Amino acid sequence: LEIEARLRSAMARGHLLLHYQPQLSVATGRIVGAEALLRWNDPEEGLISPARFIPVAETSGVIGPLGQWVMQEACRQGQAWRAAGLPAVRLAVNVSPRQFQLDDMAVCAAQALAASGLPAHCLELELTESVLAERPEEMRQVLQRLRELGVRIAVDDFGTGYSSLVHLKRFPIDVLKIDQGFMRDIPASGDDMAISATIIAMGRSLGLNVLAEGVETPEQLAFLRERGCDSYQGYLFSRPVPAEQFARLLQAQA
Ligand code: G
Ligand code: G
Ligand code: MN
Ligand code: NA
Repeated sequence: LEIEARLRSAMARGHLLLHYQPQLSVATGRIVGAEALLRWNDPEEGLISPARFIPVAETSGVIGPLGQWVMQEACRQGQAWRAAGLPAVRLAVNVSPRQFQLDDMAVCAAQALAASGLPAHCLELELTESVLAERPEEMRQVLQRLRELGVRIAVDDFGTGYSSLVHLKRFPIDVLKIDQGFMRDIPASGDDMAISATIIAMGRSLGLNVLAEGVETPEQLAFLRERGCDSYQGYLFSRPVPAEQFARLLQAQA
């Protein structure tokens, strides 16, 4: 079977699932969010990485229904945790450029929120810089409607894309996610420390939240604390984990 058809059938049979990576406050160490990361559990191949099938989904157009499913499932799970009395967390969902072209993200988000009952301020959409660069006027309008709904917007992989600082001024953005490539060689690399510190300082002066990705060591976390970074995610605290395991992490800090 061709991969596109397999992907559609995997969706229909419930072979797709989300893992969740905790996002923590640097200041308090508490879990403040969960990034939803898509997984394909194939009966024969086992877990297949999104790096392998998202590109196929994008070229084939399957990304439309797939992206809608991800948003609905993340909202459903977020609301289920709330209903179970667990501490409230924000759900961060990745949105690909192609998905943004195919569907109106404000409509998708409104539908997923209405269907699940999750409050809008608990949903965050992660976009890459390249999404913002394409058709900026249309993008600004969609982001404005998301903002009016109360949904938060994060720029993913910040600092690596085809980026322009003018985007930060033109678009209603709430969060900058410092790309994990900048964390990797901290504290060995003075350049990476300077770049990260600059992103944190810029985000703060623009009134944005800054989250560091790919935090793997206590030294990296100490650096972020010293620089006043708001939040972080990475293997230091946890890999992306299944929903049940994420619930146990939340429970442990209730
Ligand atoms: O979780 P992992 O490191 O395997 O993710 C690999 C890549 O797949 C990352 O770039 C991540 O942003 C992307 N990805 C994971 N889940 C989704 C999703 O639901 N939608 C889109 N568009 N990308 C995703
Ligand atoms: O493109 P995006 O930032 O959405 O991709 C997130 C990816 O980064 C996920 O595939 C996730 O598994 C991976 N990831 C999360 N934390 C770490 C980390 O601490 N180190 C490394 N190397 N990868 C990480
Ligand atoms: Mn992401
Ligand atoms: Na990222």
